[in-house]
Amino acid sequence: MKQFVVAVVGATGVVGTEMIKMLEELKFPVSELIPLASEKSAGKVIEFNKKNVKVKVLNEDSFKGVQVALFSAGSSISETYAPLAVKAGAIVIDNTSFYRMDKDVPLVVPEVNAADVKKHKGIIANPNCSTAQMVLALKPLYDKWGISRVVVSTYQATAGAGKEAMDELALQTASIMNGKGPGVPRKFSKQIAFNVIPQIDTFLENGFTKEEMKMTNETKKIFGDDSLDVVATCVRVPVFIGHSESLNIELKKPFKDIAEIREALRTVPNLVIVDEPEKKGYPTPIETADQNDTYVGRIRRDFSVPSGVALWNVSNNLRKGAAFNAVQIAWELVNQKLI
Ligand code: NAP
Ligand code: 12T
Repeated sequence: MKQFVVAVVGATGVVGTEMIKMLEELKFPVSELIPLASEKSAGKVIEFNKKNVKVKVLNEDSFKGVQVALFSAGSSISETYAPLAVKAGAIVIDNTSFYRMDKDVPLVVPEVNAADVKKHKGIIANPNCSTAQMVLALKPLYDKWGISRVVVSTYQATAGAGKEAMDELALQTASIMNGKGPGVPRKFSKQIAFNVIPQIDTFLENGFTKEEMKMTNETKKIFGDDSLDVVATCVRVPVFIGHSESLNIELKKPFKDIAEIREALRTVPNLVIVDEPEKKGYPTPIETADQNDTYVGRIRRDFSVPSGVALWNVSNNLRKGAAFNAVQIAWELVNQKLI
């Protein structure tokens, strides 16, 4: 089998670390791995397929001979370096928000729109973590009944905001427990330990946050349907890894019973139903540690509208929300013979 030179930009971050793990776990055919980061991490050693690989400093010449470049070092790095990687002949799979809504860049969740990968002009975007796990559950309902509207509230882990954000939750918790108080918040707008914060990313003129509008706009793009409306409230909770979502989905056509909805959800790859509430059968973020699958539970009829479904959706935001989806896209390039 053909093998590829793969660069990971942001290799030492929480997402980049998972990307390298995913390349290994999903057996992506890598002939050479090039981990890239800032000066701070130069020379750091990473283990990949039982070999030690040294982290290199990202620069303009980093992409010579690279065929696939996975980016996860923030929007401004992608803005500057993704075009350079493409110029050097690489296909970029970008995990930042920078190119997601660009009309020349496909935005892909393989279980939903794998065919869009072939429209790429060098860059393919990975959706926002909250969007990715949600669209997995929407897909079979959209196909069978149509969806007119989704109301979603998220409960997002600190890992979504990077390593320093996770450290803030840990250190603040310890400091409070040791009677020293929370200290001054740095990565978050307010205390995150023992609290919840109804703000992720910055506020827009319409009163929503950027994170909330990403869920609206990215979902329309992934389904290729501007009439599919999502209205979101995104909330940060004191969880390290794993985002949860409460979804209220309004279907266009009536469904018979919840068994029919369950049957449809069961057809989605990498989506698992855990729904025996009486026996503690519902997913929680802790249980998504090291999992690539997304979980749904608490599936019930939303009696407040004519054809509504309410459900609970949980996923490891570093996997389906980032690294797993990115390496799935890389595999699509191979399987669709685009590389
Ligand atoms: P993180 O843990 O803070 O890691 C940041 C990574 O970027 C580190 O490897 C860091 O290298 C590298 N980096 C920072 N500045 C750099 C520079 N000037 N040159 C080269 N490398 C640089 O953050 P993370 O959570 O992994 O997230 C990284 C990005 O991924 C975010 O900014 C976001 O855009 C995106 N993201 C997307 C999703 C999603 O929803 N799909 C989820 C989470 C994150 P050093 O260790 O050397 O500093
Ligand atoms: N602000 O990739 O803070 O659009 O949890 C992902 C996660 C942006 C993104 C977060 C964010 C993104 C967060």
